Amino acid sequence: CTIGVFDSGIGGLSVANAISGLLPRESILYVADNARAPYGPQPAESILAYSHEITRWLIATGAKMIVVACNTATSIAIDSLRERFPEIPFVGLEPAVKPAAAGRRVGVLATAATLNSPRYLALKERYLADRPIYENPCVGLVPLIEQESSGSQVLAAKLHAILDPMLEDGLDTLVLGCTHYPMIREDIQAVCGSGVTIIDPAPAAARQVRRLLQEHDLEVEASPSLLSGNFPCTRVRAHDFFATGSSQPLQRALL
Ligand code: DGN
Repeated sequence: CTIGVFDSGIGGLSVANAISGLLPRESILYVADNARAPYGPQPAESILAYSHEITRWLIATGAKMIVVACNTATSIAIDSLRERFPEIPFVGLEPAVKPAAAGRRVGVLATAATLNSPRYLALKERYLADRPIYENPCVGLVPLIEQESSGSQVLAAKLHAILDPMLEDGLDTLVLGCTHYPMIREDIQAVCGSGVTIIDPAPAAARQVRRLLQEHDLEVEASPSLLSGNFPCTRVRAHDFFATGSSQPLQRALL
């Protein structure tokens, strides 16, 4: 089926990639709301309104399932989206604190809106209440990821400023609580070194998408419906990407 995926920018591509890798026959309809990004510092009411507006558009354009590929929007809007669109299955992205509980010194990188959200605070209380957590709202990192390519010096300097204090304290596990951060996972790992386990929730979110597609009977049929006449061919992918602002960051990330 068509899966609607949205984020404030290119970050949700980390989730779209995981979905497309696991479910290569499904179509993705992607919205990068970069005209209004970053979401992190904005009031909850604005993020709620953007999430409803984009979801309405995705459904009107054919999406049968919605993936809120943004931790910030998930933490603020997912309950209200599920209530407003009860016929649509939703998958949200949340900082993966449960698998992080295996670590001793855990860091969480996420926007201020996510770190202050009741959903995140409840997850932390449930799985990580017994240890100190290093949190950083990474101010300015999302706009940098939109502008810079992986490997850039500016990105490396920003990551050092964020991560060095945690590393000095013996960080061993790092939760990527914003979907933009896996887009520069190699840069993060380079700063952290191989001793730090990095946790990205995208693969688990993709598995949840697969479960819900099966449950709602929405999976694309394999052949023969994809065979046209006596010319056997399989549609490999049919994704569409939209940006509310400049198309440059998406174009660069999709190359
Ligand atoms: N990718 C968004 C998230 O996961 O929270 C980034 C939020 C933002 O726009 N700062």
